[in-house]
Amino acid sequence: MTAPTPRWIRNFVDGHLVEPDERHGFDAIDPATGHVHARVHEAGAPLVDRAVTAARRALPGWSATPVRERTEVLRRAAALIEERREEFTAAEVADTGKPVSQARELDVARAVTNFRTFADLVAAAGQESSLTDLPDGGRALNYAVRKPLGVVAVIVPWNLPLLLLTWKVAPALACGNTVVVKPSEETPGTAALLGGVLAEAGLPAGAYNVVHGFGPGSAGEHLTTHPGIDGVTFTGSSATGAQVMRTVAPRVRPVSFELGGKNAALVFADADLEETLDGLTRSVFSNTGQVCLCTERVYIQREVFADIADGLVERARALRLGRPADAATTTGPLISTAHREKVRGYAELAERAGATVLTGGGVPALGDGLDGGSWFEPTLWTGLDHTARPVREEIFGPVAALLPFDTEEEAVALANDTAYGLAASVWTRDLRRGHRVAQAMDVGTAWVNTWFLRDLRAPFGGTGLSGLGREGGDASLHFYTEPTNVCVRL
Ligand code: NAD
Ligand code: 6OD
Repeated sequence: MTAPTPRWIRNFVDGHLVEPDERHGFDAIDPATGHVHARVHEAGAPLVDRAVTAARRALPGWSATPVRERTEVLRRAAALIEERREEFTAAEVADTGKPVSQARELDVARAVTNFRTFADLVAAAGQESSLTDLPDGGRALNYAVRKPLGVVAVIVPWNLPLLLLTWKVAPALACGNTVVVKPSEETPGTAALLGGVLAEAGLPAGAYNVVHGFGPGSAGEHLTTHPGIDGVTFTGSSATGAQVMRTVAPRVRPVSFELGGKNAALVFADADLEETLDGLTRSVFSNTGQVCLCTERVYIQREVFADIADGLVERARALRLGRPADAATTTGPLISTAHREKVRGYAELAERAGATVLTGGGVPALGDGLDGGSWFEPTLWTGLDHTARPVREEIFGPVAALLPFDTEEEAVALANDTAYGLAASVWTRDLRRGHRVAQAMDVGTAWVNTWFLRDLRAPFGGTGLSGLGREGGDASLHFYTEPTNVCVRL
């Protein structure tokens, strides 16, 4: 019997899917089962060059297209994603193994919102201007003309593939840029599908291109070293962000970085117990802990430590690991066995560092054809010192350390004692304390009595190892444009 012909995930260049070169392919693995679900065509330097050249060629036409027409293309793209919601959901699930409901309701739904929101924001945007009084009694008018940055390299990770991709592509295109996208090698499916949707929505050929592959020595490096790139927007690990920064430094190109986190939750004794437990459960275990904003350090005021720990354990044990299409499934696998081994390594480290494992801690035996997948149990630790590596380093899995504190000052100091600065959440009924503590957090986003509640007009990003710059609302419009200030003596 001959092996079935693999389904190829193709590059999208100059308005077309590129015929795959079978000598340059790698496997796309379904992390729920460990089975190969497709082959991916790895883009070499010549194909990346074709993509950048196409984007450069498309730039003058697209950037000169009136804003009204550009934003209509984005709105049509949003409507088409909605129409093809199940196809996008299936592609996201095949790459990530996440529950179908989550892919549909978070990832794909946010792609639609990303296109609509940035179409609205760009359509409504004005330009800065000021009148200047001059010493001789005259006046000058200053106004800024915002021009697209140019050809933008968009490099994204695997945890929320379509959400994070469209969070950057939508404002970039709305502002008149053209893009070359490098999705994660783990999750190439939805980026390629989006090419067809954008073409059907009326985006000119070359304005959106996708090149598949890895980082070093592959599409990622070919793209960031390409002289035709005018800026890089990157989401991924802090180490890769630093590498990308070094790569683009000689050409002094602007970068926007959304990087890793080691996010804290601060639970005060007066917090609403049920609301807090629900929020903490989401913030620790959503997407199997693979959201950059996930909580991995839970600081709990000593009086309620036992109640919170018990409640979290109960909720963690109620999570259901299983097939993505099963309606009862709440929690998917980790993205790959390599990542699972990293998470398992931290679990072993935690136990060697003296942790008490309240629940989880290992690889589950799920049966049902899932044992080749990259599963890990929802895991909670107590007894770790604040200085232990599992408390200090980003793990990016369904794990959290629970640590006690006595005073507000101590909680703030512990939460801020990290090289990262992405997000934090504060749980209290005392709103004055909520504001005070949230404002004291050295992070890009601090939530009070909630988590991952997003308004796309708000600035989003991180401090320290968690990133550079902000995107969202005006911050996106600023990153994806270059102002020319015109000064006119009146
Ligand atoms: P990663 O840094 O390994 O990879 C991210 C992307 O960069 C991938 O597409 C990868 O192929 C590419 N890449 C790798 N090396 C490269 C190089 N030298 N040049 C160019 N491109 C290169 O990250 P990951 O493992 O895919 O994602 C997980 C990380 O992303 C976690 O640290 C997580 O916190 C972070 N993240 C941050 C945010 C945020 O908004 N702050 C959002 C999601 C994920
Ligand atoms: O909600 C967003 O816009 C965003 N960038 C979320 C990032 C999640 C990290 O995994």
